[in-house]
Amino acid sequence: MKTALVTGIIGQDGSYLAEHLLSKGYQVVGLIRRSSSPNLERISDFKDKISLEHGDILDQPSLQRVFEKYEFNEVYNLAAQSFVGLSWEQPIYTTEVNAVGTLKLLEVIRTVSPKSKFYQASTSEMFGLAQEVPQTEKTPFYPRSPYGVSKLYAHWMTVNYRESYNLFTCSGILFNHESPRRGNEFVTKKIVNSIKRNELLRLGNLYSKRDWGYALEYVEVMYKMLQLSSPEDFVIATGETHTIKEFVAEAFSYLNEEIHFEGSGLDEKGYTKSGKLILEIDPKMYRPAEVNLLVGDASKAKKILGWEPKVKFTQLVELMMKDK
Ligand code: NAP
Ligand code: G4F
Repeated sequence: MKTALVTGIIGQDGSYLAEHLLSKGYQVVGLIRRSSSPNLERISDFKDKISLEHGDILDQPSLQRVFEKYEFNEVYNLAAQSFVGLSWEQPIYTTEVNAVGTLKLLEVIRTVSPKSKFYQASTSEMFGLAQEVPQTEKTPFYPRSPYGVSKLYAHWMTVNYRESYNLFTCSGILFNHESPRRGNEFVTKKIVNSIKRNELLRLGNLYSKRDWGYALEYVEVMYKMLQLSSPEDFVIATGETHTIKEFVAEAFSYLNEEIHFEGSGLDEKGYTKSGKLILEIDPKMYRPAEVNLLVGDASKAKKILGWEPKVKFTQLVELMMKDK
């Protein structure tokens, strides 16, 4: 039986990945932080089938202890301060967790478990001010947030440990992926939650474009990447891009509501046909620097991993809106 470590197991991707690995017959070990009010909701259905170990990616001895207890065939590093907006408020913490935390984990693998295959959760945020459209594995990086910069450090360290120590370390450069398990602060979940609760939506920039896929399909790729005989990095995306405004309109269409927008910039507002105000702009949600356009080209993943997304924008909005 193979054994895998998943950091960030109680997050959106960690929970889906753990289920996927269980379905493949793995012993799954998850790293969790102590919390005064534990949030194991996303893994509640299968918690008894996995082993949870207390630890923190910032606390190298706790990582060391876990690696001394198990022999991991595969390590999936999903732990992160993953909210881009917060990274301007907590740039140092974001860097410590996302950049230095990843380095600590790589060091433990190098010294204690060099045979473990390692997956790093890299991100399309590293493309930031995108230098070409669509973005591929060869597109130059230009991160636009402390989050993007921290992830780029971890990305290059993952490359560097591969090249310096001949370790099996690789990164998936994943574009935005969503699901009913998405954290509440991310824009898709915020929109869906507000609509379902019949609350006024208060959003920031409506005009940035994102390539949104389905998290359940994206974790399958992480697993596929670690089944290769040699490590490679892959862009994972749908190839479709839409504005936040389009997401709002599509989500309301499931209530048979056609939304119209009036005004522009900070004065823009959204109304239903009957004139009910459903959206206004909250200037606090604007970011100091925005990533305006993300759209990925995942043809390398299709060719080498045989992976292609089935769920695209319309189906994604539908499944999030229909989730109870
Ligand atoms: P998420 O829901 O925010 O999950 C992140 C997880 O990391 C949480 O379980 C969190 O635990 C854990 N964590 C945070 N700090 C930690 C620390 N110091 N030590 C140990 N664990 C820690 O994020 P996600 O959407 O599943 O994303 C998974 C990974 O993929 C992240 O690295 C993210 O940056 C990256 N990524 C995500 C996307 C996307 O669109 N979802 C795209 C590209 C890359 P707590 O619950 O205790 O805070
Ligand atoms: O949903 P978001 O917060 O996701 P963002 O910033 O694209 O980051 C997510 O995807 C990355 C992959 O590209 C991951 F690496 C990262 O961990 C995370 O999962 O914001 C999407 C867009 C932004 O342009 C933002 O300015 O939506 C815009 N937006 C407008 N109003 C808003 C809001 N974002 C949030 N969170 N909340 C708003 O009210």
